Amino acid sequence: MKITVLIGDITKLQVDAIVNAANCSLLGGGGVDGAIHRGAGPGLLAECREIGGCRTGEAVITKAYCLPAKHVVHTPGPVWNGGNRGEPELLRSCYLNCLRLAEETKLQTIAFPAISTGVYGYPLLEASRIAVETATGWEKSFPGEAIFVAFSSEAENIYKKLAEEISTK
Ligand code: AR6
Repeated sequence: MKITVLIGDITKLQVDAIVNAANCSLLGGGGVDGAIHRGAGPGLLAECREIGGCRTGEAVITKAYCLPAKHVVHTPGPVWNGGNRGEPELLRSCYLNCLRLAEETKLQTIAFPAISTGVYGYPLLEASRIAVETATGWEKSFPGEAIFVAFSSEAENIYKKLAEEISTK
């Protein structure tokens, strides 16, 4: 699998799927979730309402409505509580379940925001390491491309460093 790092707004990407750092209700919120719902329009909220929710660490897929992407994969990340409440395993499970859905749906490109690193408070470096390691570990069975979308130059630098470090291991 190819791993790419981009800086910018994930809602602008014309890819097979963008990932939403959602909450368990799937009914929208702030941050990237708010931006995705604003860009997609009311059809997305209606489809999410129909699904009825999603547990932390799991993932569901919907259409992307008015967004340039084809699908949205929604995954509620863990709230950071110091790191000893299963946060790393849950965050890893978010990435794995998104990649699994991408593979099942035969998507070629999936773009991830830094799940849990905003409102949910997960430290950026630790979260990015889990993201890049999980995607790298998935490499064998998923022939597509995982794009990590940084929303700050700090996040971009972290992702680029990790991607290089992990690929040369
Ligand atoms: N494109 C790419 N990345 C973004 C964008 C964007 N348009 N907007 C924000 N980010 P957050 P969480 C980055 O708070 O921590 C919502 O209310 C942001 O800089 O969106 O998983 C949900 O409904 C940060 O690095 O998600 C939940 O209740 C990352 O996306 C809760 O927030 C994630 O920040 C989820 O919190």
